[in-house]
Amino acid sequence: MEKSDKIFVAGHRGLVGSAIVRRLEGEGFTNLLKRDRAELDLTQERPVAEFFAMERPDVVVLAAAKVGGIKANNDFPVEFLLDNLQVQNNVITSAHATGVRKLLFLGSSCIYPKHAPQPIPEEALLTGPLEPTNDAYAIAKIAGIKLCQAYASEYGETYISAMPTNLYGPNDNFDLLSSHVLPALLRKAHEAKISGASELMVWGSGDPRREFLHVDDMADACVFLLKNYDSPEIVNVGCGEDISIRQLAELICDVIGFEGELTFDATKPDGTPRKLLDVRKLNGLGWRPKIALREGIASTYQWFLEHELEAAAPAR
Ligand code: GFB
Repeated sequence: MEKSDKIFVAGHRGLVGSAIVRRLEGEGFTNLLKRDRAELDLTQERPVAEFFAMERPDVVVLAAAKVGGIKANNDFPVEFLLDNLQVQNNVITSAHATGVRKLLFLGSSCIYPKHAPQPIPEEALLTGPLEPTNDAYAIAKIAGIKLCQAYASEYGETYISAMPTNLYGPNDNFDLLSSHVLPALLRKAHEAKISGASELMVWGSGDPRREFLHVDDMADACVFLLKNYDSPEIVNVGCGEDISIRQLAELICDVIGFEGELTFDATKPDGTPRKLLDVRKLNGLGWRPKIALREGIASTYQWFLEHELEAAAPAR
């Protein structure tokens, strides 16, 4: 990639897109294209085609997606399936129509079967049934992978796909109903601490295991792949270690300084029992993460205090 390349980061305000923009700008890429939703609705075919025809980006990072935690995925399967299919179809077909040189599609670890072997190798894709709480999102992401691979085999396009594990960091969604577990517990622990509560409610049994990667490491991996990887075969991106949700809650409480009890709400779903990615392929290419979980939670908490405090103040 050249520093002058015109790079369209679709979804530049989101958790991943904003981290990729920080990373690229920090490295001296000066020609980034960004459009927020009001300027360009990626679910609409025609405006997307016109935008590409006019701007003709060299490189595209497809980080725009409808995302959410276990409850949002479970409650809104239509939106998770349809919005994601529309966005990725529009962006990928327009990239092809206008000669984009390289495209990075971002998937998710939930594309793998519910009972995939652990750690999950890339080859586990489509070898078994999906986890029902997020199968709509997973099917959309699998369709995106397949579309990129189809463009590669039929037209020789360099469209690559990365499968991140559970991500967290600045610009995450801290809304308790729609967020992922880490920002939700971070906010709950903060509110419990400042209100002097004696308990913090964790959804589910606390037994599921998840792998967490700081989004700055994810952005680093994306830029690494843009520079060093051209194959249509998918690549997992993770840190290689997982912890239980109970352990995560304990760690977050420790970092934030909430000393009350954890309680578990068994009416909420556990989802996939375990989701640890096999990252030997990415490690073999020469990439490793740098941010330890405790350190990442502490810096994300600082960001939360500086940017989300108003939203986090308990209702009075
Ligand atoms: O992060 P999360 O919402 O999604 O939940 P998934 C992970 C685990 O944390 C589940 C538990 O077992 C939740 O029940 N959990 C405990 C909580 N307390 C909370 C809480 O306060 N909020 C939330 N949200 N969870 C998502 C998929 O699955 O992973 C997406 O739905 C995507 O499609 C994403 O793939 C990476 O890890 O289960």
